[in-house]
Amino acid sequence: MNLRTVIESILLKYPLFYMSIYLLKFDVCFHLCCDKSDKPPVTLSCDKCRLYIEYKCDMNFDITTDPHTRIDILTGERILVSPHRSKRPWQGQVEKHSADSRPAHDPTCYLCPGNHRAEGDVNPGYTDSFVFVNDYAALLDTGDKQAAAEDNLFIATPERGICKVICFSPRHDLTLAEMDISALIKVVDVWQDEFRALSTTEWIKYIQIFENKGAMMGCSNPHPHGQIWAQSGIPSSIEREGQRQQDYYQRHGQTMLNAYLTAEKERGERLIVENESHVALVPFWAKWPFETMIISKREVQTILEFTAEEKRDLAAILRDLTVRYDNLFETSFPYSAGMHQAPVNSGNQRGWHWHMHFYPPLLRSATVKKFMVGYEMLADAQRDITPEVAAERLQQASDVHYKRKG
Ligand code: H2U
Ligand code: ZN
Repeated sequence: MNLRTVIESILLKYPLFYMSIYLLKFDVCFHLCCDKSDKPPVTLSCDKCRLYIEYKCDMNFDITTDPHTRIDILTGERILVSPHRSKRPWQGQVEKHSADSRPAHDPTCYLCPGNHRAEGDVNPGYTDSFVFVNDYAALLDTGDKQAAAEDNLFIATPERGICKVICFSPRHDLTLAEMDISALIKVVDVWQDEFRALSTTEWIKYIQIFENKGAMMGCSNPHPHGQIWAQSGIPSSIEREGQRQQDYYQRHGQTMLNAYLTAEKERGERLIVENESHVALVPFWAKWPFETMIISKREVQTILEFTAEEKRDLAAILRDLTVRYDNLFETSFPYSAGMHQAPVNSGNQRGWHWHMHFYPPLLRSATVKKFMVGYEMLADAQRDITPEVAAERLQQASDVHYKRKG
């Protein structure tokens, strides 16, 4: 037994321990700390190489009260958590929600059936969902543009794309949280159909499906709708998440999110709701106060692979999560939400695991919003209320929409 094999066996046995090494004369002492203070100290020694290893639990770090940094395993980003700043008890502050008096059909809404859009097109009298190419698209299908040779300092490449708007329902007065499951299943079907159709175009490499909800998120219209942007390049967050997921898959033979889901299910504290095919949880590394993720239980790369049951379960968990969000402050909860999935027409994407992020801005009430400013703009994201406390609030929120309660 030499020094190297002892170190390796310790690291294999206790891979999560923080290790500090003390050199004591000719002996080497490994002082290992674990995250469970009830573990007894372990001592190992080796006469040959005069190695002395002590494993002792003297950790005094409490993740529920001490400031600390967490890592987003998908992006590698750091999140500063300051739980001591939100020690005061939860007061469940709920503001009187203004009675939502939106009509089922608004003659001035450019998304309602039969109405004129801003550029003059007339929407059909649709009865389920309705998809159209964005009249003010951020990306254009301009054909194949050739750029001048790359410059090291002024880097610009042409970006080609197609942007679509999806009206989730003909009803102007609903949101995903208030729609029936049957209607939500149709929305999921449309997402899958659109993804399939767009991915058959060779130059499209990435398809972003998302929803911006609420004026607080800059949404221009309360009519329930989302967007799909398909483009010739791969966005940086997708590139980053893809790289890390691929690395993990190569090392462990399963997707990172599969391993993460297993670990979260064992712990349970950040789970909000689950069904046969999907789990909704507050990620360990959440930046936004009530940030959540929906993760598919099966290792699928894109929405294309979802079966009819998985689509139905996605609709169900979407509804459950958005209802809980609305019930939290008895308001139509604003958020930016969207799926992250593997790039298309881009070769092997093993390791990519479909998931959906929800980034809501609300902090303490229907009007108090978190701003990502100051330290967060310049350094790392920071939060006070811990992800575990946020998960508890969402677990406790009713799964029956407050507007449906008598
Ligand atoms: P929001 O999801 O941010 O509200 O955007 C709605 C989109 O609808 C927005 O991108 C488009 C805007 O360009 N739009 C049309 O395509 N036609 C219209 O008549 C008005 C708005
Ligand atoms: Zn409308």
